Amino acid sequence: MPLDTHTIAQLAEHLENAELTATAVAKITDAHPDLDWDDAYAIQDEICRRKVGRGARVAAFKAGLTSRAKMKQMGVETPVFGLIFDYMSVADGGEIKTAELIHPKVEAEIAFVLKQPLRGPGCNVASVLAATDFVVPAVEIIDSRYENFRFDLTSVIADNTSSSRFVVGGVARNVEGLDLRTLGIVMEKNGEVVALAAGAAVLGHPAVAVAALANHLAARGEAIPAGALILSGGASEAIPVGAGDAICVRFQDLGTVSMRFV
Ligand code: 0L1
Ligand code: MG
Repeated sequence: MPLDTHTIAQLAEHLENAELTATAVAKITDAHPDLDWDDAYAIQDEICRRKVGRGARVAAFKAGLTSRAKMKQMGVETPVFGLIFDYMSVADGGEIKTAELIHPKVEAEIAFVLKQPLRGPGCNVASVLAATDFVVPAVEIIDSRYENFRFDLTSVIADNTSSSRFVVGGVARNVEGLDLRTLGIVMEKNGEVVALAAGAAVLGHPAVAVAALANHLAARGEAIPAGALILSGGASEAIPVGAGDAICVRFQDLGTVSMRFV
């Protein structure tokens, strides 16, 4: 962990200001090439502390970069984890103001809600399904604070994994009787199909992403609490959106999630 606490606090302020003023900045590893994984999560933690200190509430946990399509799109090989806050929540069918964002993209995701805490290490698909109350369909709107979405893994972790907005819709379903691997997903932008996926695109089974999050938190002495909402990661590549775009994502067995960008 080569960064001192003062630099971590400075970088957290810099990246959070970029989010709150919708201003793109250079990736932080340009100035801090030695930034490591622990530094990156320390900066993310500091951003989260700043938000909670101002009264924001954690609304969801997220796993990102969990599909091969997404990893290929961003040129990375490893999932990342972040937090989503209450002010980022948008109602199903609602409007998202692009003036508040830099260069948003949308991702179709299967979200899990837990009925009991999930504590790693050693979590797997079975432990996640046993702890799951229900799944719901979701769309994450990501908005990297980095110019042209150009980043490396540590920069993106520090930037709270591009968390920006999210929409939950459709219907809540118990996982019994659902095959989350073969569950089909169709994303439409302005009525045109722009992405197709199945749940298995997320690490073979979206519950693997939730298990990976629990195991990641365990290494920090933390667990996913009961009642938590977890976005398991985009099943396809992320689709850029701008003012005037309407997105509708159809999830087999789970209904639709839609939003308009204004
Ligand atoms: O949720 C995600 O998969 C995004 C993680 C951060 C990478 C990006 O901004 O594309
Ligand atoms: Mg995502």
